[in-house]
Parts: sequence; C-alpha cells; structure tokens
Amino acid sequence: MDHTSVFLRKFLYDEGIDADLRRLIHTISVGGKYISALLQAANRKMAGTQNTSAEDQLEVDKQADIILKDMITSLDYVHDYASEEQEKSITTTHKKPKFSVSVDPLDGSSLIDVNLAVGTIVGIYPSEELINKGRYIQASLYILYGPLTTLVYTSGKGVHEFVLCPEGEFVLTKSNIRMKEQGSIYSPGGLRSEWIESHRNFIDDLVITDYKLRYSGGLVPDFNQILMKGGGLFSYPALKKSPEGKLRLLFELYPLAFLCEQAGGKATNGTQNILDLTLEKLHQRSPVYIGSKHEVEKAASYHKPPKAVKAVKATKPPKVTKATKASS
Ligand code: FDP
Ligand code: ZN
Repeated sequence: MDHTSVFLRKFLYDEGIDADLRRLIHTISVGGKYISALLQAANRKMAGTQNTSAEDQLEVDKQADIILKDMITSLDYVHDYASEEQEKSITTTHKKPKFSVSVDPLDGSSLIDVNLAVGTIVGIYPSEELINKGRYIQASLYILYGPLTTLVYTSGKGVHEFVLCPEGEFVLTKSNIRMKEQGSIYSPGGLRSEWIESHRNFIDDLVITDYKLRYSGGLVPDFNQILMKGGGLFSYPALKKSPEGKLRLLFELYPLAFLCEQAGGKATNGTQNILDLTLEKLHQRSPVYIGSKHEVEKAASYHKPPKAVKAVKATKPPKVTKATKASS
C-alpha cells in the first residue's frame, strides 16, 4: 500500500455509487475481513449440523453466516437477508427498506480441510422487488480467500478487483476486467458418469479442441480463474439424477452471472440466460454454463431442444365436382 493506493470506499465514491449502497458494500467487505481471520485461525471443526441442502456444516460455515447476517441486517435500510445456510430469508423491521441481500457465506467449504481456496458470494437487490429475477440485481461481489484475500465487484459499471492488504484495507488492483470472446481453459463440475449425454458430448468437444483442464472444485476460485485469465468456461450441468444440477440460482448463480456479463461474458443454464430465470423457491438450483461467449454459445448448440416437426398446413381437399370427377 502506498500513497497512490485506491481504497474500496474511495473507488465506490468516485464511481458515483449511492451512499447507502456504498455503506452496504463496505460493511460486507469488513465482514469478509472477519471471515478471512476465522479461516486463518484454521477453524476446521464440524458444527455437527446440516444446512437446508443436507450438507454438513463446519463451524466456519455457521460463523461466517452469523457475521454477515448481524452486520448486514444492522443497516437500517436492509430489508431481506437470504442465506444459503438458512432455510428461510430474514426480513427486518426497518422502516425505510432499500436493499435486499443474498449471501453464500462460505462457498466450497468441502475444500477447507485440504487448504484450498474458498469464497463468499453476495447479490444486492432493490428491496421493493422480491428477489425472484436475476435481472433485478443491482450489485454483486465475491470475496476469495486464497493466498491473498480478494474482492471482485460490480454495480453495473464494469468489474473491479481489490486485494486485502496487511493494513486491513481493500486496495484496487484491477479495474474494468474483461473476458475475451473465447478462452482456452475449462472447469467441468460434477461426476462424468452422472452427466447428461449432451453435456458429455460438449465437454468432449472442448477436450479435442485443446482446452486445458483447470478445476479446483470451488466455484469462487474456479470462476475467478476464468475471469482473471481472460476467458474460458465453468460448467455444472444437469445430472442424470438431478436435472437441476447442484448450484443455487440465488446464492451462487445470479451474482456470478451479473459479474460475468459485466466483464463481457455470458451465463446460461444451457439454453436460457441465468439472469432471465425466475426464482420459484429460495434454494432453487440450476445447471450453469458461465464464461466466454464462444464457449457458452457452443454449449447451447449441444443443448438445443429437439427440433419440432414443422407442422404442415392442413389444406382442404379440392371439392370433387361432377366435372372434375368426369375428367379423372
Ligand atoms: P462445496 O460443495 O464444497 O460447497 O456449491 C458448492 C460447491 O462446493 C461449489 O463451490 C463447487 O463448484 C461445487 O460445489 C463442487 O461440487 P462437487 O464436488 O459435488 O462436484
Ligand atoms: Zn455455495
């Protein structure tokens, strides 16, 4: 950090972001600092409980959720706090609600015991809208806890990266991050034997066209790699036994899809844009193809619904008149 360093708060101010949204993003970044410290304390203890998706919770999963819930809902203009760790969203009684927030407090926690990177994912929505469409999203960010703690954010004016420096500030490291039309790496989630056929064929296509496999098993570091390397594809497909795939629309996919679009990329469920999908239940899942446009569009070409047989317009048979009858 030196005198030219641009702090997150200053950057948001210069971007012309609304003061309440700035305070919300800053508050989340402070929550990220606490979570980063929790992880440093090597807290690998199991909580002995399961989340709504029947996944075993670690102590840090629960603590990360408590930190973010307490900090975010204490802002007197936050309406709903929806967390992947909780069955239902929490609605505050604040008088002048302005934003609702979705949080995946600690994504990829199955990687904690092997010391790989994990992350926090956040989506911010106007509170007057129910969080039921990705297109309502106003800002999104993720915090990646790797060798460095980074925060990657967008409020619809490009994608920017900040690094948590030893002095405790998030400092701008990359602004206006862009993805190329086509990349050269792929991160294929899920078990191959469980993939549906169209997905297997698509991935085989990437393999023979010389895409390099880069996969850690953590959504945040895997997506971050594709973004920072300038393109490529992360996928988690429909599985034979679970056609909705694994990843959650509200907590994981809407925020990353918004970041991806803002960086010039694209995100679909194979055929439809992730941000256009309607959320029917809080913990709804969806298959996902996210990254450079070329790869996401190629995925779509493998997932086309079977062509409907063109209906032949029924034509009335010519009236058989006495005259025509006679001529036949
Ligand atoms: P995790 O179960 O470790 O929390 O959504 C959670 C997630 O990790 C993602 O981070 C990751 O992309 C995906 O699941 C990996 O799942 P599988 O190991 O089941 O393929
Ligand atoms: Zn998650």
